[in-house]
Amino acid sequence: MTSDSLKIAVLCHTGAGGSGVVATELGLQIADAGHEVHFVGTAMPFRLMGHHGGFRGPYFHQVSGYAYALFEQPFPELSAANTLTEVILEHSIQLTHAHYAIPHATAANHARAITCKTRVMTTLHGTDVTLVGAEPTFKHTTRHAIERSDHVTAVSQFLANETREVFGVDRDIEVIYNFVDSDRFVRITDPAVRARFAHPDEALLVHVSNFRPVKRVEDVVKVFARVSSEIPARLLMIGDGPERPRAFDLARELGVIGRTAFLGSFPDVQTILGISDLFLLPSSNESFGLAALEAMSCEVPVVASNAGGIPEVVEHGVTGFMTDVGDVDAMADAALKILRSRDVYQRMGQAAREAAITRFHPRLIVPRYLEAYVKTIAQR
Ligand code: GMT
Repeated sequence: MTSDSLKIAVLCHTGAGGSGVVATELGLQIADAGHEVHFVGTAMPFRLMGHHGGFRGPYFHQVSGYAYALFEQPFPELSAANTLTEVILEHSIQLTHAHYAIPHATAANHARAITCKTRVMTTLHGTDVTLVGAEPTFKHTTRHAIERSDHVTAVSQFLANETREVFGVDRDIEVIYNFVDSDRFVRITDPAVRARFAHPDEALLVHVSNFRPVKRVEDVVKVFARVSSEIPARLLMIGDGPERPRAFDLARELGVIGRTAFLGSFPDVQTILGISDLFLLPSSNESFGLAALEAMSCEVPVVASNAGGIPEVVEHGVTGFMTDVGDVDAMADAALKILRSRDVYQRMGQAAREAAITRFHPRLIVPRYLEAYVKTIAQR
């Protein structure tokens, strides 16, 4: 580390969700660029395992929990603010990057008020604005956290616009797209790897999510049932969440359970994306769709709903197809159009990778965050 190196704390959700993945991938890139990065979370972030520690970091600080009989609920915002305060004071943190407004932007603003020592930059990821944050339970605190952050970014133009509309805030929100490491997310050409999941004549469809209602995972199964009634195919479902049992039951009901594998949640999704032929993302809303971008980097075309920020990532007719939310037949038609023609499949797969490299590469996106850090730290 040099005298110019920044001291950054990163506060994020630590499970398999996209916001924690972006926070971790970004923190690792920032640390690689020679800056001091301290992750703060209730557990080791999902994709940080194996990458933290050592003299040069990045470092991880666990938010301490406290249970007391009087408390009917835990206080995640208070415990996160408390641990963050310790990290800010101990390591002279110049800027706290809060990923996801709830409760992290609030906790970061709280720690800034206690220490008078750090700037707060908040990155909005999607459901913190479109779903949870808009709930009456959180609306005032989320608006306050967004208004009081020193700098705010959103992962798509859609999300920036939505934030202004939902919360009636009138402040600058910088749009910085998510990125994908195209050296890691690549096509895997070894036939032996693919042979573990599909026969050579079968198309391999894939879905990655946290299986929340917004992901419409039952549509994934319905689309697959149509596709596999017309061509030999298999479906890989990666992730876990409340809708998984319904998706499982539906796969059984539609007679495709033998060709569907529920693989659960794991960090190195590139090992599956790299052998897949088509990514399905039928969400009712999606601020960006990071999982789709990671698939694109692996030369996998995407069939998605035309919702939220997805059109900023997927180019209709070029890197995949978009249809109306819930239009399972149109999605199945689009999937078959890609999978039935080697030519269409290859053209779209290559265009998808090209888009990942030319529009969403870390070398384009990470400097934008670094510039925002420097400007925010210099603010008066
Ligand atoms: O998709 C989720 O429900 C998880 C959520 C999160 O914050 O962990 O993902 C959101 O953030 C991702 C990273 O920026 C985006 O790629 C996802 O589109 C966004 N999800 C939604 O808007 C539903």
